[in-house]
Amino acid sequence: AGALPERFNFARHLLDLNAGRAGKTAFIDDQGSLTYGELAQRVRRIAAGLLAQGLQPENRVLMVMQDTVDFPVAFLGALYAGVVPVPVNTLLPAADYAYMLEHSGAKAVLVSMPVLACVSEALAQSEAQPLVIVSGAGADSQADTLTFDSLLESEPLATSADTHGDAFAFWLYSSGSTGRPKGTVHTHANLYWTAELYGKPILGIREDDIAFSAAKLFFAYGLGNGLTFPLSVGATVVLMAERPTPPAVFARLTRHQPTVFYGVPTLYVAMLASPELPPRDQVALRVCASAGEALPREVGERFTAHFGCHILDGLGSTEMLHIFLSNRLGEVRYGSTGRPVPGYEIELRDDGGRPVGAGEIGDLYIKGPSAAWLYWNNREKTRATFQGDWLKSGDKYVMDADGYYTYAGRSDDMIKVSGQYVSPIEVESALIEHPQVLECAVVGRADQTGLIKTIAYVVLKESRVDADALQGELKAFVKGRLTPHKYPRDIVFVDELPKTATGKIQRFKLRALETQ
Ligand code: 3SK
Repeated sequence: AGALPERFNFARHLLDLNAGRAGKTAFIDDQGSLTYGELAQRVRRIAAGLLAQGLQPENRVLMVMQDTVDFPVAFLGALYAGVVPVPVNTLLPAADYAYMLEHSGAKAVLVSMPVLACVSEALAQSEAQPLVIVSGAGADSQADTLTFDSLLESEPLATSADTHGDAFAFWLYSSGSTGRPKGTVHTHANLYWTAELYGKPILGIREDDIAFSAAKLFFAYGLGNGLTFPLSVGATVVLMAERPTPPAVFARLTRHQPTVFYGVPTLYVAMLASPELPPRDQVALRVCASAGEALPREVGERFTAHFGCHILDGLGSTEMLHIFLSNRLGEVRYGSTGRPVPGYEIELRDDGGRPVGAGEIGDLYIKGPSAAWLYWNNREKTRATFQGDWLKSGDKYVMDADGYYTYAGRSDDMIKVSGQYVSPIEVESALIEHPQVLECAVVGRADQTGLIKTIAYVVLKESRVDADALQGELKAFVKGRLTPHKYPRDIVFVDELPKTATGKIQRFKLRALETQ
């Protein structure tokens, strides 16, 4: 990877890089497709449109957008103008959007039509008064909003904002064990480094690839998979707005013949269990990636036996922007997360901060050029995570004598389910609002395939005989209050919870019960 010039704008970099591919398809979504030439035009038009609407460089713009061609146009358009895009999960409850609107101070919000009702509810709850710009069919029938298409009528912006490579370029929200999601601030250069260090050399993505990510673009994992990496080599991307169920994924694998596919372990398990799993000769897979949680060995082996293609299991984080520890083609060891990606350094440390030896479990620290700057307006959590050149990941790992790393759990109480963090405290706070619940504790439990699911231990105010009915009621209760993936998959009624002398719940004791 070459050195970067001091002034560097990642959107401009991608447009320059692909200037000779104007006629090649860059994106295919459920409605149509966009060539590289059209992409460049639209990026410059949206950049001009945002500025014409009064946005200024460094202003934030919240993006609550599904995976359609408008997403990359909006994200790159904002970067091109020096405006800071903040893509967020499209499945959040209105209260979370209200928080993010206020916390980010976004001057505008870009919304896909299917999520407009929820964002409108958030706006009604909040003091924030951003400009609302709506993308998708039906956007022109909304009162008090602008359409994405009307911004696309602007004259293309001739030159990009003259940003520094280290300038605040975009944010991603990352969840924590306590409190609110943290606004993780990334630079233009960080995007470049993820492609140079992981996308090109490890994944081996190249110009003739067709890439398809089940993980959405608003996740750090999806953003690299479906935008940064393919556009850094002039490849083609398949985008899908709907939920990544096995049938939806199979339809894209067979219809568009992607050569690079990115999933998460729960999806690979569901795909392999599906009666609709397509045979090997109906797909064109060359390489797959997995992240989000450790890929069980057996799942990798069964996938390769079926499709004849390897899954590269890796570990990344929102703070590092993408994968820094990974398996490589030709050297895959299922059950392990592989070895450090060259360009990143990894250390495992004990509780006193000293490096541990091979075979010993330690806290994972990473050093590398794609690390975020900070968490916006959160000095305490910034300091706890970004420690000089090193970043504390919050994961525990063990390295073997060959230098391969294997996951050993989280350092805190956070649970990773389907690649997304679940804070036990958030789920417990939702459960405790139920009139029958006295107290509760939430932990992770491995199911029969080795994947982690949330389980809630609940003490009731009064015992009930119809435990099954109450289980269902409590699950639905949480689903109605939080993002769907956070609801507990199992509920165990107990008489009391293990606690310290000062009354703190000892989740580690419940976790130990789970492994007995
Ligand atoms: O979950 C991961 O391992 C991951 C990978 C790439 C980017 C972001 C994340 C959280």
